[in-house]
Amino acid sequence: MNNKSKYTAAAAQLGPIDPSEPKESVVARMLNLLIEAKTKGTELVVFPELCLTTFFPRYYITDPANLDTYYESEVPISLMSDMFELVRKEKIIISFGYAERDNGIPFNTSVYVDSSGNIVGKYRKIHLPGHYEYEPDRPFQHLEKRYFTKGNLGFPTFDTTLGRLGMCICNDRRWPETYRVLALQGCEVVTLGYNTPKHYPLAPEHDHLQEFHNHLCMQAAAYANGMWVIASAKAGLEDNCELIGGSCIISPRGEIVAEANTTMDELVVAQIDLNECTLIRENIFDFNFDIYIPLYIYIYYIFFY
Ligand code: CDT
Repeated sequence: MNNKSKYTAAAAQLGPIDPSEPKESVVARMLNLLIEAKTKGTELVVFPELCLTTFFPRYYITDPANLDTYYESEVPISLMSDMFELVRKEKIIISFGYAERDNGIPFNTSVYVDSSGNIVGKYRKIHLPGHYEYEPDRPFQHLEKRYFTKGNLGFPTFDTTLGRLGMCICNDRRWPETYRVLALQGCEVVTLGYNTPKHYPLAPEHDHLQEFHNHLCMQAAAYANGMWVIASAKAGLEDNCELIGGSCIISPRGEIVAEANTTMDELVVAQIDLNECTLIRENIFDFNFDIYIPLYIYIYYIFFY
């Protein structure tokens, strides 16, 4: 693989998607961001989690036909053909999230599409937050546990022309082991999308810290693992539910090098330099496999036996 160590990347933040907005309209908005990305010479563009529709786990949906409308049995290539064409022509890699049904099994999924126009990477969300049953006391639901099955692909990495990439999705970003599992496989850039309500009904005391916690976990992980993190929000007031913005690109130094200014559709652009991963990994956190792999096996052993 002919790796580029320096290139331009973007988090393509989306503003709110109303439940009545057709997927075609959302994809048109995504295409606009991709065209802007192209004019800025961007080679890697990251769209949010479940980005083709409103964040439907907010609703308790009892009509199966209605629920069906949120899922794709395969990547909606025809719906996104103009985007895929641009990706092919301009040699861009994109990532986006959608609700997948694979032989009837539902997953919260993210994919990479590269300049071949093919799906070259897939990840299915492992840390599914929220609850299974309708909870009438909540101002809105968070039924990811009901609507999705835990991901069954692990945390894979993908060798691309833009380095070794890996994905996680929203709640995964809060768990340090997500990044460490990716980093131990040599991942250099983690891409992720999120839908994070400002209000968390179970711990409203933390509402004012949502933006801080969003950046805290990703900045700490970028530094501790010597990786770039590109994080793309679905943001703004979506059907009366406020979603935080803060889409950003974080360097392996743990610094936010670019951040969204709005909670609308917005492209957040920065220069990626993969050499910065090496700087951290060789000088600060040297993943010395001789030490750490046996250590992890030991911890696993004392924990489970
Ligand atoms: N989509 C998603 O995973 N959102 C969660 C919300 C908080 S848990 C109910 C998150 O971690 O941002």
